[in-house]
Amino acid sequence: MRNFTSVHDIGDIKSAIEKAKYVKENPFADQALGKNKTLLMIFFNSSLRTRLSTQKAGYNLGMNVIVLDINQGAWKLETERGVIMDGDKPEHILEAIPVMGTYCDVIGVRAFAEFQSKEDDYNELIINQFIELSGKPVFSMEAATRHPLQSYADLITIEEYKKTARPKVVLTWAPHPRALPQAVPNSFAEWMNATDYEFVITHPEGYELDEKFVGNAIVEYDQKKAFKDADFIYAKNWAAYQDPNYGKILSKDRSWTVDTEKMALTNNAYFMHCLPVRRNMIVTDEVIESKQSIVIQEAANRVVSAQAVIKEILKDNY
Ligand code: AN0
Ligand code: CP
Repeated sequence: MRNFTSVHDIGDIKSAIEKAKYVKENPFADQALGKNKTLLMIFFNSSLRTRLSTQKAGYNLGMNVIVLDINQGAWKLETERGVIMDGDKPEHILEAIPVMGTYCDVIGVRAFAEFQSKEDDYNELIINQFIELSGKPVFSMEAATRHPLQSYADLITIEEYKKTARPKVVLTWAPHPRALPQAVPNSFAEWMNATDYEFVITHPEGYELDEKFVGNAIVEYDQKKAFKDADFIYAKNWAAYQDPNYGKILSKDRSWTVDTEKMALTNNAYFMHCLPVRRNMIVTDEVIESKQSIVIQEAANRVVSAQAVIKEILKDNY
């Protein structure tokens, strides 16, 4: 594997699960791989889990780790080519990326959808420039359309908790006060479609995701129907994808909040969310604090997914 931006880069899903299991059981077995190798993590957006878990994964692999927050201490970067740079951005990404590449062996990038242009977001303008210009292997720490390290951790978590070979997994939209990208639901859908689970997506009308990600999933507009007999409930907010509402909030309807009454319709389902989560918007206190909530275990598995990915990159490129 050279770069990691989606499920398509990881190869066979069963062997990805086996590789993650090995990493989880033997966290320090591959320190020779990372010795004298530098991991550079570039953040265009805030993070708690990705920042800490990916850094820890690097250390577990024996790597040196550098973290840079663009927007906090670095020069503001221009990303559009051809502009006259007479504004507030002193440096262009076309110089900054090759420079960053000279300081490291592997680069992780977080660059959310900006909702300025659907085309730019869905063409993954930022992370693709890192792939083209850095000269180093690049992995996504949530790009404009996908969050594959999260989805890989979600898959590992479902594998650990599932009670049947083919669990019913439900991705549900839930309300949120600010417009959020589709990266997490897109990516989760893509990874679930790579398994043989029963996979259902539920959301209000107008929140249809790009069909490329929906794939073979069943889309059910009635949330309560969708929850029936579910083994896992995966909640997430996202802003509208479809034109002309791309990036807009169409509903803040709290009847979509995941609560105890709805969880009672499920097959004693586990509750999942990538975090950060807004309590009593996305999910009630009662559900997230219940013993069926596995959000902390899910977040812990972010070290495992990051380590499994960086290990493959090191093995295949150095
Ligand atoms: C981000 C999102 O929804 O994509 C990151 C989630 C991992 N969430 C927020 O900005 C609150
Ligand atoms: N789930 C996740 O990626 O969290 P952070 O935004 O805190 O990194």
